[in-house]
This record gives sequence, C-alpha cells and structure tokens, in this order.
Amino acid sequence: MKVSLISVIIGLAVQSALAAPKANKQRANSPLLIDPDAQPSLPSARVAQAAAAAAGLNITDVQGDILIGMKKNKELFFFFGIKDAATFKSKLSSDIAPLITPTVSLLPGSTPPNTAVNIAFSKTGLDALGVTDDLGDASFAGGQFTDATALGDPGTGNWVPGFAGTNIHGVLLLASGTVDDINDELASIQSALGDSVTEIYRLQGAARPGNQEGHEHFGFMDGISQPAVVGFTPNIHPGQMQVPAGNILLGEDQDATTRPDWARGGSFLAFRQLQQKVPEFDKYLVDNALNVPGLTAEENAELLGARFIGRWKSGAPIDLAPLHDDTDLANDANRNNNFTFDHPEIPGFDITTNQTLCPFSAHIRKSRPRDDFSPNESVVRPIMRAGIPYGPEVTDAETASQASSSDPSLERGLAFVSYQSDLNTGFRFIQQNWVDNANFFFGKNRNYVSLILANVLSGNLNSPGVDPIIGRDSSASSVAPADSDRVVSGSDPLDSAHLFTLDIDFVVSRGGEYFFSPPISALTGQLAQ
Ligand code: N7H
Repeated sequence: MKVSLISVIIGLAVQSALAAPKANKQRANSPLLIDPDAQPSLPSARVAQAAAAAAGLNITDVQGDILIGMKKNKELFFFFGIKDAATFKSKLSSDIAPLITPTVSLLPGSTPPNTAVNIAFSKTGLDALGVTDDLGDASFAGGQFTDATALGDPGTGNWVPGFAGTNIHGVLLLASGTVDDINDELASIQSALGDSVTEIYRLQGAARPGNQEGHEHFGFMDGISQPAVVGFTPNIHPGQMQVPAGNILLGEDQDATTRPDWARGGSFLAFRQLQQKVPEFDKYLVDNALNVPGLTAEENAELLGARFIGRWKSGAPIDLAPLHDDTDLANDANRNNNFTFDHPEIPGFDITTNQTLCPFSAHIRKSRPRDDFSPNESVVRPIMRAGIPYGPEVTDAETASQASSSDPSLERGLAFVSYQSDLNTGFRFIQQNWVDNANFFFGKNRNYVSLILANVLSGNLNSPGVDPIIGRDSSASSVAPADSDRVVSGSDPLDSAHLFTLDIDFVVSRGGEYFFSPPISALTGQLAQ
C-alpha cells in the first residue's frame, strides 16, 4: 500500500502526543566540559561508581575521554614520536601517569582537574616501548596508513604529512576550558619528557562559539546518540543503545577476544582528521533544494540537509519531525533518540520501502540502522564518539564566494575520535560496510534486510547510495578519485527515486591513526617496564 506524506505526518503527531516526560539534566561542573541539552547527560560520579562496582568495572583506571562522549570545550591532540624509550618509560611512570585523568574525575559531583590529560599509543609506539603483546586487533596492528583506501580515502595525497606513514608513536589528549591552560599543561609535560619525545603534529579542537556549542561545522548538533555502557550509564534514555562494557573496553564483560591482563579497561581509539567543506555543502543544498509544497526555498534547502544527516540542525530526528525542525524535541533526551525508522503506528507504513520520513542513505541511518536490522537491532556496531570540531568559523569572504578558502589556517572540520574494543567491528565496519557501501543493503548482512534487498533487486527501490556526508564507494578495485560523482537516492520525500549527484566530497580525509588508550595502571606497569 502506498502511504502519503500527509498520512505519515498525522501518524507521527499521535506518537508525539504520547511522548515520555522530558529528561532532567545533571549538569557537569567544569568549564572543561560542555553539556548541551540535546546530548545525553553524564551520570554523577556516585551513581557511576555504584553501577561500575556492581558490574565489576574500575572507572578509576579507565582513561577519562573514553566514556564521556563529545563534551570537551577545548581539546588539543599532540602527536609525538618516541626517541629515547628508556627515558620515556621512566618519565611515563613517574611524571605522566599521575597526570592522567580517570573517568570518575570528569563526572558531575567530582572535582575535575583544570586540564584533563589522556594518552594513547599506536602499534609502532608500543613496539618502540618493547611491548609486543598481541592486543587482538589486526587493524590496530596494521595502522591507519595502510588502511586508507579500505576506508574510502582517494589515496593519501590529502593526508597531513605526519599521518602518512607509521612515525606517530602516541598522542596526548589535553582538554580544558581555555587554550592557554592546555598550552601551560603541555609545556610542563614537555619539560618532564625532555628529549625523549619529538613533536610530529598537533591539532587544536574547540567547541564552536555561542549558540553553536555542541554543533559541528555544518551546523548540526552532534554527540546525541551514544551507547549506554552497562556499568557506567545506569539511566538509559528511550532509544539509547545499551551495550556491555566489553563492546567499548578491552577485557570487560562480553569482549570475546583474548587480551593481555594488563590491557583490561583500555580501548582502541580511531582518530581521523576530517576536513569539512562548509560553504560548498551549503551551496549544494541551496542549488538542489527540495520542492515540498508549503515550504519556502530556504526551508526546502534546510530539509535536504536534514535528510542527508537524518537530523535537523537542532538535533531533532527527521524520523519524528519530518518537515520542520523542532527544538523542544531535540533538547529532550527522552525523545530525541526514541525512534527506530519503523512506524507500525502508521497504517500501511513499510520500513523496507518507505523513505518518506528518513532516507536509507541518511548519515545516522547508515551509521546506526536501528530497526533495519530488526528484530532488536540485532547487528550492533557500537562506538563511543569523542571528537571535537577544529578550525575557525566560516569567514564572510568564504560565504560570499561559496567556496572554502585555500588558506591552511582556515581549514575546519571534525577531529573525529571513536572508542571501541574492536576497530574492525566498530569504526572500521561502519565506515566500510555501511557508510561507504553504495548498496548498503546488498552487503554481507543481506539475510537481515532481505525484504529491502528484494525491493532493490526487483527495481522497486533505487540503490540508496553512499552516505552523502562521509561516504565514498570503496567496493571497486580502485577507489574513485576525489570529488568524483557520488549518487544518493531517497533524499526527496516526495520522490524516493530522485537521484542526487554529489560532485564534491563535502568531507575530505586528512588522515589519522589507530591508537590504544591503555588503562591508567598500565602506565606505571607494563608500559613502563
Ligand atoms: Fe557522524 N554530521 O554533522 O553530519 N554524525 N559525522 N560519523 N555519526 C552524527 O546522533 C558527522 C562520522 C556516526 O546512533 C550526527 O550524535 C560529521 C564518522 C554515528 O543514530 C551528526 C562527520 C563516523 C552516529 C554527524 C561525521 C560517524 C553519528 C547526529 C565528519 C563513523 C550516531 C548526532 C566530518 C565511521 C548515529 C548524533 C545514531 C551521528 C555528523 C563522521 C558515525 C550531525 C560532520 C567518520 C555512529
């Protein structure tokens, strides 16, 4: 049965009237963290400690960045090489380990440091320290440089030189309320480490200013949908994915891989510097605005952007607010994740064909397909996203020319960070098998979504295309060159067959590296020996 846009919207209005009461936020108490309403709040130190104790999790040994999400105000990534392993080990144990901020110190109710410090090591970094234990992750062992084309990058020509190779041994992550405080802390760390390390590259991130706090550079609120980790987040919001600690932390509950004992409570950190072409993205939306009756041209351009992402700029999901942004919905953590892409309450709605509400290609549907893998989201690929925007705001000159400046000091984007216990089933799987897979549902998981697949095969549906934001088809024998056409369907709510040809990469990979963020105890133990 065909369902009109209008009947779908009426069905949604009924659902919205039955919405749960608004969540009460527990505020973070430090200028080093932001806490926008749309993001899930952190548990208090007391509540998290009780949950952790019950689950056998030691959150005073887990580094602070891993579980708190995209909440840093200012954050510096300082990438280094180790020149003198013996001195570095000794300083790591005596001077650096005491500075490392555990999870519990960043939670409401605790006394946070002025500047939080975390540290993580690449495979070549562990090798340099003489730590050769197998951590059980082939992608980590191989490093990101050799993984570039598998991730859809058009080679490594656009990579920051420091990332192109295997010279980066580690990264220090410093977060604070001000860049000055970060620089002071870094200076004292550098003075402690002396010549045992050398700087390879640094990237300064910052939450965007004013009412854009928490929004990434295209303007969309980020960090809304994060997994609730058993033993850390006891209060789960409706629609939040609950995952065992072993999905994010090595050696914890339901981590199926054998790990060295000393690595328990650590996590793999995928870092990517992702440049965002903001004026070009905005121009594309205006030039290709939708044609939904009753909306202005500007609203039709905004709607196309929202359908590329799957959320409005406020963070409201289009699956619940299909035609207009809804800030109240966005800011209510009890509602802003409470959707599955399926709508049994709407008569005749068929999740396998109906893209009226959210396209199959939308960024959030590609990266978390929810009920497309029904029943009960059976294929879970949890990652804890912990990135931060970098670079300045768009200048007036860029807005006027509708093009990003070539001035390197004006580069902007997302310092993408995700934590997971297995790169190949976490970040890498999402990027390769869902985001970069133009056929998405044709993939290895065809049995889960066989109905959708059947619709595509029988010609009732177009191939969804790659994720319009970060997807680049990597299935061919060689990856397509930068800015080659990417074709996306489903983005027009009135005509899902309408194809959008994206002739520019809105997001450009500048490279990155895979790291292991060890438990704090390892900094004075295994890594210092
Ligand atoms: Fe995405 N964006 O603004 O377009 N992302 N992302 N991401 N992302 C999300 O729910 C964005 C990137 C995920 O559970 C939102 O938090 C940008 C990579 C996942 O429903 C927005 C870039 C990968 C989710 C963005 C970028 C992911 C998610 C909605 C790069 C992994 C949660 C807010 C410049 C391979 C999906 C939210 C869920 C959400 C944006 C990168 C994954 C607005 C600009 C590389 C799993």
